Amino acid sequence: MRRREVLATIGATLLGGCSAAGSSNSEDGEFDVGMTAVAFDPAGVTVSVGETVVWRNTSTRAHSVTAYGDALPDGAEYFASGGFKSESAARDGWANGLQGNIDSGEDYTHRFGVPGTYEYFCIPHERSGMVGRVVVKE
Ligand SMILES: [Cu+2]
Repeated sequence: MRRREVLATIGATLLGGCSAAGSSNSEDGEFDVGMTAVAFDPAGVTVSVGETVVWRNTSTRAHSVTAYGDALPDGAEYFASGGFKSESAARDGWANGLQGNIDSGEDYTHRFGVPGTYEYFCIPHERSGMVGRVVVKE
C-alpha cells in the first residue's frame, strides 16, 4: 500500500513537470515553441489533454499566436494572444494598435482541454508562412 502511494506521487510529479515532453524547443524546458523572424520553432508540437503549451517570442520582432477559428476541434475554446474570442476580433485588434502582440522575450500560454488538431498563425507574418500546429492527444 505504501509503495503504491509513493509510485502514485512520483507519477503525478513526472506528469506535472513534463508539459509537451519531447517536443520542447528550449534547452531549459521553460517554453515549448519559440519564434524566429518569420516562423514558429518548432512549427508542430504534440501534447496531452490538459497540458499547457508555452510560446515565447525568442526573436526581436512582433508576433502573435492566433488560432484559425474554422479549424478548431468540436467543443474547443478559441485561443489567441491578446485574449480575443474569435479570429476576426484578433485580426481587428492587431490592425488597431498591434493588440495581441507578444513582445520579444514574453510568453503566451494556452491550456488545451479538448483533444484534436489546432492550426494557428502569426497575424503579421501569415503571408510569410508563419503558421503552426498543436496536436492534443487523449
Ligand atoms: Cu510573426
